[in-house]
Amino acid sequence: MKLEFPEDFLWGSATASYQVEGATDEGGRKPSIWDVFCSEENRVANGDTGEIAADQYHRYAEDIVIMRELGLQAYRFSIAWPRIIPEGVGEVNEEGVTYYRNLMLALRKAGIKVVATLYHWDLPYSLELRGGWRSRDTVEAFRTYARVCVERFNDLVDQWITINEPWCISYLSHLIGEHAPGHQSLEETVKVIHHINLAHGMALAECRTQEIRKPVGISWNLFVPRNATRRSEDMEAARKSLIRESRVFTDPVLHGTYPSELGWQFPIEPGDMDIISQPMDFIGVNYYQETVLAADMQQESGYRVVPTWQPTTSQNWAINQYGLYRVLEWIAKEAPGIPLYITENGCASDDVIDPDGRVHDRDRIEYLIKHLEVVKQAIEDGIPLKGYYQWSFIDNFEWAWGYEKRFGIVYCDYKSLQRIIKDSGYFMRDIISGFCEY
Ligand code: IFM
Repeated sequence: MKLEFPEDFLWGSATASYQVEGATDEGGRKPSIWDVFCSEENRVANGDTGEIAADQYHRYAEDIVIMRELGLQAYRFSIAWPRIIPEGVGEVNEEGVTYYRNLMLALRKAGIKVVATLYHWDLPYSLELRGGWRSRDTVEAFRTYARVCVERFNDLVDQWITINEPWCISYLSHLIGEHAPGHQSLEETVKVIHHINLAHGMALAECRTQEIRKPVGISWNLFVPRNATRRSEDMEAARKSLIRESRVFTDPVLHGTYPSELGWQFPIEPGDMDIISQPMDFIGVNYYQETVLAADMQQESGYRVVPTWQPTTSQNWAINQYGLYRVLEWIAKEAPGIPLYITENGCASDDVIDPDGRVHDRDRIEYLIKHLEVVKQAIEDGIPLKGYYQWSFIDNFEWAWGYEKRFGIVYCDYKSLQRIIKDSGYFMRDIISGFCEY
């Protein structure tokens, strides 16, 4: 088999600031909600923290050499708000600005496109003390932070991504409680959903103020769930979940309204929906696993996730590449004509360094092949897919899972911080160069 893609298809890899940078108390950075969450008991596996992570703050030059070796055309990373405005509001930290300008300059010099995410979860802790994303003040603070980023970096950025995975910032962090700040309240979640949607719109408006406009989008982790059986209640469960967990983000941004059947009181103020629904240049889709649902009236949501027969990754995430196709097909219909990028896709596996000094991560390659076959099919079927970012460039701090789960195509030895390109890295190199036979 040969996996071939259009010449102008963009190939990249992605990371996020707290997951790779380390240097949490260097360069004028102040704590984020994740620094504090990690210090609390039983929040993160093994008490791991992002203090050192993959140390990219000090080693980005070395990483860019590897990116070049693999032929990566774009690097998607996030800017840490606590490095730019350490207290969330107020003074701009010039050292932080310099750090990201240097990173961007080095990427450009290497011929790698700069794809910057404004928010990938590291909220300055001082804002959390004032209500975090539950408070509208944080949205205003985000608007100012976005303005600073756009003013300081727009000349070096190729694409902006406003927010990464609103679902995680709201549901996972404020309802399920698995991510910082670890709350479990539906009332809070409803507020956070609206504030995050609004923050996206405000950041987008800031990007539009520049004379040279760089493309702007958002990265959504959308769920287009499968019903466990054909019983009408299970079909209804899947429909409900689509509304509650995907449409609640996509409807306001794409159509300017919230799904009415939720019956939730979002803290909407006059003008909000216009800000949220300004046209975007592209949509980012993050996809890892599919969810299969059955009706369950014991749950507040009315449904629950049920086991599947699919093979799973080392995180027990069900591998079904057709789930990715369903997501792409659904969002392409919802947003006709808007270019799509897969801004994250990849898997955790139990990688080890073999006696030959290499990492033979065959299971990751198989995962990637399956998903790239679907990407190819989607393009052939006319879905306007323009690029693919594999998650992740390098092993990193996997949030509540700490360092137990490795997602990289580059192995990071967390003791020596040595990098080793995994077999999946060479696989991606061959895909990108247009020569991948298997
Ligand atoms: O590591 C995360 C990333 O930060 C956001 N998307 C999912 C990845 C894997 O869990």
